[in-house]
Amino acid sequence: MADQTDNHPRIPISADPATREAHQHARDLELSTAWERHEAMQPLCAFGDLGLCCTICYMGPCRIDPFSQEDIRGACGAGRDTISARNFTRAVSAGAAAHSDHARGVCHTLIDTAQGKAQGYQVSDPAKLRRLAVELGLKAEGVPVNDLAARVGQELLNDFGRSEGFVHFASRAPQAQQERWTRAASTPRAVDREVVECMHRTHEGVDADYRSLILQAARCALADGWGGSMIATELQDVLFGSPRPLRSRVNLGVLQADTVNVVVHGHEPVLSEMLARAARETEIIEYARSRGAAGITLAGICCTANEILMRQGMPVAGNFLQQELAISTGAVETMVVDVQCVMPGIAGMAKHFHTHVITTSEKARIPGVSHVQFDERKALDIARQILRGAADNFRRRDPARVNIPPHSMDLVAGFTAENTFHHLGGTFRGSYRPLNDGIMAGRLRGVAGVVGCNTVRAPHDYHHLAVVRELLKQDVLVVETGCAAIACAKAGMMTPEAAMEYAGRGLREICQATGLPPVLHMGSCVDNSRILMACTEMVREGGIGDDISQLPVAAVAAEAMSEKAVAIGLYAVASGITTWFHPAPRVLGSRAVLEYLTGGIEKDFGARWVFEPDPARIAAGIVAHLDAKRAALKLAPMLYPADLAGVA
Ligand code: MSK
Repeated sequence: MADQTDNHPRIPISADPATREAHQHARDLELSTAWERHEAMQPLCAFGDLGLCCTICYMGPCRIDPFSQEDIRGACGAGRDTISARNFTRAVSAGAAAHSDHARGVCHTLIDTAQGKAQGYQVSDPAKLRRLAVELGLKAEGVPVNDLAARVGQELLNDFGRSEGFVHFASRAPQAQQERWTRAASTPRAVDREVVECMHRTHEGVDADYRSLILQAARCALADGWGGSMIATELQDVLFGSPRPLRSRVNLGVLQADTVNVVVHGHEPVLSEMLARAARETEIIEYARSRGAAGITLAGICCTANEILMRQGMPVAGNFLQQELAISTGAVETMVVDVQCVMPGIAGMAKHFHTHVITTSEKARIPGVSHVQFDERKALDIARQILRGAADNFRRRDPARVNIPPHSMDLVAGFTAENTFHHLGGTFRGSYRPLNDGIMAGRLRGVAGVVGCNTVRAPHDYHHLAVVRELLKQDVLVVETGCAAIACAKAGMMTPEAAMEYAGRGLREICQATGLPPVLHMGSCVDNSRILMACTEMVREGGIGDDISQLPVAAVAAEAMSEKAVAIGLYAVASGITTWFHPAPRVLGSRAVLEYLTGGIEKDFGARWVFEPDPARIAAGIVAHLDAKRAALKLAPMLYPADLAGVA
């Protein structure tokens, strides 16, 4: 079993009609996208896919025959278990590094804002800043907001390189989970240290023990989840405001035929927040009108989209696999990209249209693409400059080549660990008690986090939707982030009305009573930290377990693509959340590593991975898992039997 690509002859490339239509349009124009390039790559390298190709030293590359019964060794003597675990550890460290470097930038922006060096930024949630200061042990009372912001920013910046102790937010985890980490020597120390140690241990001739390597990978992943990602989420809330539920629209149809269309893509909200602000300025709108457009539409792709959706209500043009298709509409004047999940392929696609692609991060350039260096000291000026340039480019658009798929959908986004479950108790009863009570009474089976990317190795959006539809029927409340969230939003699952169509009876009753959608959008990939905090609050509220691993909760990334997804999967497991993941990380070539990740790891962290390609079996597995957790807690049977739980 080498190739994990799902071949479904009857399932089209995407569950999303806008994507199917835009992709067909691109094919009609003989333009190639990720799907065509993936096809041209067949057959994929089985050694690489199974994690059995070692490129770590220059005696190789060495490859282990997956079908051989012999104990084959590479030139240095490393066998399949060592090679596979080293590859896995390096993937986790790359993912953790990406999230955490993003967080480091946010720390610097907060400090610069506090020192008056960042143009256009301010502390937008001073109450959250003060709560954080108290949590970090800083004196908050009577300290001016900007002074406090500088101290909080610096204190959390220290989490990247501290020489003693542990990352601050690891102490937020339930005590029982922290004790597991201590026993497994996996409590995250400094974020940078864990990444460096992964790279050191996986260097030729260092750590050859697969379990030892994976425990270090777990420590690094936890430094991401409870360190880098959590720092990014918290400080972005402080800077740009904590999200509140709001309405917006999603899918390629948010692009307008008569406006200047600017698409932001990547992950960091520091520039896109300024673009969102500038796009509302009268002077900029008038400038666009002076160039013949009706106005400016600012929309997002991937997690930059989720960031400005959550706080600004900006529309979302699509998720990961729609980035090239957005350009192929012929209606995008400028695509502004920062870091992560930005395919170099967009440069090739843009050559066929009038679209300007602009890189903005000093860490990420694309050959042949213009670069406008983002500088927070001139952030608002740069944002205005980009928007004026897009307006100037509007005149180069060829209306005859514009082909925007007429599909967009309403959604409600903006849920957080602080606000989401408080809605379950209504305005006057803001606590996790109603959520826990709903689970204890059997109205809700549990909660599932459905997260992660798209991949050309599975029909686009299909797995996310198939899993979520079944979970909702089974009275499972779904919380989402990343491209999975965009997938479900496009399918109309993120409106309060969706409960009537998709939810089982128990979940529907709760949605009707509270006005919540059955699928809650909790933000970008770094905002998976919000899901960790929601689980922590469920434990703290009491009645459904003393540890995250006892809660009736699960996670799934059914269309995983990036190394960040592997890091997220591992920190979810190491935090006590059993996680379904497809395609599997590159460990299938080692029985020992596979058995540890899907079994033995549960002794260390209270949870495990499940590598399952079939969405129906993923959903069934999650339901069985939640029922097993409920039985262990001796909770009441589900209020509505399974045959009545389905959609009426
Ligand atoms: S953007 S990491 S494709 S979720 Fe966060 Fe989407 Fe995955 Fe990138």
